[in-house]
Amino acid sequence: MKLCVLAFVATVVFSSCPTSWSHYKDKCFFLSRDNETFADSLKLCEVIGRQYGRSASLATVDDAKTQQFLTDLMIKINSIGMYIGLNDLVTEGTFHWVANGKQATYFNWGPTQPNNRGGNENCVAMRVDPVIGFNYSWTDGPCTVPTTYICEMVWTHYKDKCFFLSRDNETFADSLKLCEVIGRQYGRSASLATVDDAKTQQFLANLMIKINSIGMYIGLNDLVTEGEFHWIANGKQATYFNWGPTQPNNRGGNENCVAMS
Ligand SMILES: [Ca+2]
Ligand SMILES: [Ca+2]
Ligand SMILES: [Ca+2]
Repeated sequence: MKLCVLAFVATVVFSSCPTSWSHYKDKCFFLSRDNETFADSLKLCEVIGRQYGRSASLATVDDAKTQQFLTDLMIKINSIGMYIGLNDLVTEGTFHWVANGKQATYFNWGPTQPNNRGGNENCVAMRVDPVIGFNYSWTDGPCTVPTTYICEMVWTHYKDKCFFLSRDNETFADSLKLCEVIGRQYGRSASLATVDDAKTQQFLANLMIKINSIGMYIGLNDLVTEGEFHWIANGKQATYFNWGPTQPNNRGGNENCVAMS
């Protein structure tokens, strides 16, 4: 069994972004050098995020300040166009953000956009072409045109969470992967659960009792350095523990994943 955590309210605690990512508010942004279709761009953002044990997506640009931040980033990198996480693939003319599933209310369209030319323009890019009036403004275009893309990754510590206790049994690695997949179904970032205080421990113990669970993986491991336990969801070294008798004992030199039982 595994325990996923679905985080949905961000607090303002954060550490600095990984190398080659730029920090703005509670997110880190990464502008690609490669050109990809819209679908592949989204997939690659997710893959890149997973390398940091986090959920990443194509960027959400939902206010003028974020637009300005990304404009500055494009100028710095000399980019002339990049996919953002906006599309009207589901309903023509209704644009949604891929990272949170929300309908867009802020736009920065270029001249005559969106025009859905040929009835086939459903993916949005920021574009530079001063001759025809595009100054880091938006255009809808065909989703199959390879373009650079901008990823965003939430880089905060979450306080309020939803928990989901699985009925299936999986390895630790598969449990983590499945939590991520389940979260994505809700357009959110999910991971194996962090249990960093006695109250969360008590809440989860009650949940196990209710569901008659006798053991479940939580998001704690010492896979990187033996004896040093880190939480997967935020990368932090653990300070709160609720070890059972004689644990952790690293039996056989091969015990690196933590479960409640
Ligand atoms: Ca369209
Ligand atoms: Ca267009
Ligand atoms: Ca160990």
